[in-house]
Amino acid sequence: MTIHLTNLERAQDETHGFTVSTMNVHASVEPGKTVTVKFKADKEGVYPYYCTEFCSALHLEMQGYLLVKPKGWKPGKSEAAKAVYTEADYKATVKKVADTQVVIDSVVGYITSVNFKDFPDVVNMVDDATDQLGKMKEAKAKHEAAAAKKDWDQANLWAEQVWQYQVKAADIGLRAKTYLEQNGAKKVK
Ligand SMILES: [Cu+2]
Repeated sequence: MTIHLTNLERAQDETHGFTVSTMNVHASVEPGKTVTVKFKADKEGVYPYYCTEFCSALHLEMQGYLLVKPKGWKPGKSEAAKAVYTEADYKATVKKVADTQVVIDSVVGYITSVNFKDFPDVVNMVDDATDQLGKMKEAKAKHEAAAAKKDWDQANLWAEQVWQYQVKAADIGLRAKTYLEQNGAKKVK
């Protein structure tokens, strides 16, 4: 099995790592670089994979499961999708998204009130954060469409996706703010 990993960050300190538990697969990916890992996944099972570099506030979210199915496996009736989330879960996630947006708006307000463009490191961070916020629109449209159909699983999952983009953006924004404060940024208006 071959996996190509690209680190889309621009901020220079955002190195990401990758490992698949018990498969002896390890990679470290610098910002802007692509790394390829090859390994044999020939034993059926569920293998956690995760980031091994402490990268950001979302570090602990950088994980998932590699499912290796037995040869010839087909889904049976018992594997049919079962609803996991409720309308209340979805509403709680939407509330969390709204609360996080308040933090983002305040950080963006600060950054744009100073001469951040004079700091190349901060310009990179702002580009990374803007990328994250740009991805929110599509995920937001998906959670709203799912909610309209009362598909609370999809609605909640896409709302959580919006929140992940937000947390990432907020984390970068707060680091940019700290950097600007410590390096004598000046008010521009
Ligand atoms: Cu990480």
